[in-house]
Amino acid sequence: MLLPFRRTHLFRTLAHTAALPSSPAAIGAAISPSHQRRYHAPPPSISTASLHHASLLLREHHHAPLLRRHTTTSIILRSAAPQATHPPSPLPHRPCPHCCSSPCRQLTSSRICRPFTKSSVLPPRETIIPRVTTSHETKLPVYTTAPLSMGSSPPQCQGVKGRRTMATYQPLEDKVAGESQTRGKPIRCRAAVSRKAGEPLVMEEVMVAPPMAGEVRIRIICTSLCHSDLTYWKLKEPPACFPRILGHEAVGVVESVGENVTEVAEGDTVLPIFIPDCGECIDCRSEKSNLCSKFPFEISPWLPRHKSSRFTDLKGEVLYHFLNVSSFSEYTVVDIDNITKISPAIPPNKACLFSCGVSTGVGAAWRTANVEKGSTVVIFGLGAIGLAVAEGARLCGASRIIGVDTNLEKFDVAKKFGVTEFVNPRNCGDKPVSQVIGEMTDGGADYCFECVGFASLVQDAFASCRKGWGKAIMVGVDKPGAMLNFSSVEMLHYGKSVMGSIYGGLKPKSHIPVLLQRLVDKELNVDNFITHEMKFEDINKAFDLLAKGKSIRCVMWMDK
Ligand code: CXF
Ligand code: ZN
Repeated sequence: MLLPFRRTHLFRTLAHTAALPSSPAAIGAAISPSHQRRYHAPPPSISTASLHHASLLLREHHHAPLLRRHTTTSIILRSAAPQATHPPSPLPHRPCPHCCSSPCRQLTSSRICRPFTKSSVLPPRETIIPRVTTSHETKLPVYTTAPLSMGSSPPQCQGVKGRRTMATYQPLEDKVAGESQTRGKPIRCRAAVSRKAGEPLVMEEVMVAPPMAGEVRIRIICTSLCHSDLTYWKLKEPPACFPRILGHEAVGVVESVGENVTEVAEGDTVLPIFIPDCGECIDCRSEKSNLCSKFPFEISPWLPRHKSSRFTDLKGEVLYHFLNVSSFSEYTVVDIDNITKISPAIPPNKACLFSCGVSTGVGAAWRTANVEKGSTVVIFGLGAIGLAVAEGARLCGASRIIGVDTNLEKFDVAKKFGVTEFVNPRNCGDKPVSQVIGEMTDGGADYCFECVGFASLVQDAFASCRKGWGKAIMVGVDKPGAMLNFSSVEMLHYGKSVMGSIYGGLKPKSHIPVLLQRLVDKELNVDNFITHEMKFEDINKAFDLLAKGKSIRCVMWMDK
C-alpha cells in the first residue's frame, strides 16, 4: 500500500459479520402502508428529489467509481495525526445556562459558554439565531444577539464591528463611488454565456437591466465554480435551458436597488445565495426549515418575484437566469430575499465560497444533522462538499471523522480538513463498506453523509449508521427521477433516520453571519478549498479543471 500518511493503526478487517444491514438483496422491499402511517413516510420508493425538495443534478463526477466493491483484503488506515483533536465529552449537548439558553445580548469575557468552548465552536442547533440587522451608518452587520461567542475565542456580542482582523478589500470601495451613475439604466458588461449544452462558455457583452421592485443589481467581485454549474452546463433536457448565465457562488457589491428594497444599500457587500430567506413566511419564521415558501426554490430560468429575466444579449435575445444568482457576469440582478449582507472585511475569494459549497457542507453537519461533540461521522465522497462536511463536523466537535472514497489522493487532502480515518471501498474485499464501518465503530456511526450524488450510496450511508439513533444525511444530488429503496423491516426495526439537506439546512440571513464570524475568528478554515484562482476570462479553464477532478474550488476574479 502506498499511502502518504503515517499510520498508527493498520488493521485488517476480520471475517466476522457485523450486525449492520448492507446486502443489496435486502434492499428493495417496499415500505408498507403501516410503516407509512407510523412514520409519515413517503410511498414505497422514496424519490431522492423529494428528499432534496427539488429535482436537481449534482454529481461529483470524479467520484464516479466510488463504492465499487473489489475482492482485495480490506484495509483500514487511521491517520496518526488528526488535525482536529476533540476529546469525547460526556457533557450533554444543550445550551449553557449562562449565555445560550436565550438570545444573549451582553456577553463578557467572564461569561463564556463552557459546554462549547474548545471542542465545539458552532452553537447548538437549537440556539436561536436571529436575522442580522444592518446599520446603514457603518455599512457593517450588527448582530442583534451574540450566538457567535461559543468558541475558543473571546465572546463578542457586537458582531463584527470594531474587530475586523482581515483587511477590507479596498478595490470594492474604490469603485462604489462611481456606481450610482448607472442607477436606473441598463448596464453593458461582460458575461460568460452558456449557449449550448457542454460547449465552452462564450465571453460576450450583455445588457443587464435595472433591478425591478424587490431586486438588487450587484457588481460581482469574485465568483467560483460549483459542481451544479457543471451539471447544468452539460444537461441537455429541462430544467436545463439555453442561452443561460450560470454561476451561483459569488460575492459582490450592491450597484443599485429596486423599489421597496431597504435591507441593503448601494455599496454594501453582499452574498447572493440560491436559497431564498424572506423572513416572513411560516417556514422562514420556523427554526426547523430553510425552505422559504414565499418563493419555493426551483431550478427556474427566471428571477423569482417577477418571473422574468434581466439579461439580454446584444441582439436583444433573452438570456436565462440560473439558481437565482447567475454570477458568471460582471453585473447580475438578484432578489433581495436571495441576498445576505456581509462585512466588506471578509476577503472576497473566501467569502464567495459561502454562497454554496462551504455552507452546504458545514451546514449539513451543523444544522441538518446537528452533530454533537464526541460523535462519529462518516463522509461518503471527499470532494468539495464532503470536505466541507468534515470541516463542519470538526467545528461541531466530532471525535472521529471517517472519509470513504476510492481515490487515495483524496485522503491526503482530507486530513487537512480534519478527517481522521479513511476507508477505501476498493480495499474492503468482499465486505460491504457498511460492514467495515460497523466494525470500526462497534455498531455503526452516529452520522453518515452521502456527498457524491448516488442513490445507492445513500443506502450504504443508511446501512453504516448505528441502530437506534443513526442518521443518514443526503447532501449529494442524484439525477432527476433517481429513487431510494430501503427495506421496510430495517427501517422499522432499526430506528434510523434518512434526511435530505439543501444548502446544509442553513437559513442564509441568520446562519451565514455565524459562519463568517467563525472564519474571521480563524476557527473555520476555507483556505484549503481554494485550489485555483484565475481571471474571469479564463472560466473555461475552471470548467475543465473541475470536470477532470483537478480542483476543489476555482475562484475567478472579475477585475484581475
Ligand atoms: C445544489 C443543491 C440542489 C439545488 C441546486 C444547487 N447545491 C449546490 O450547488
Ligand atoms: Zn453549488
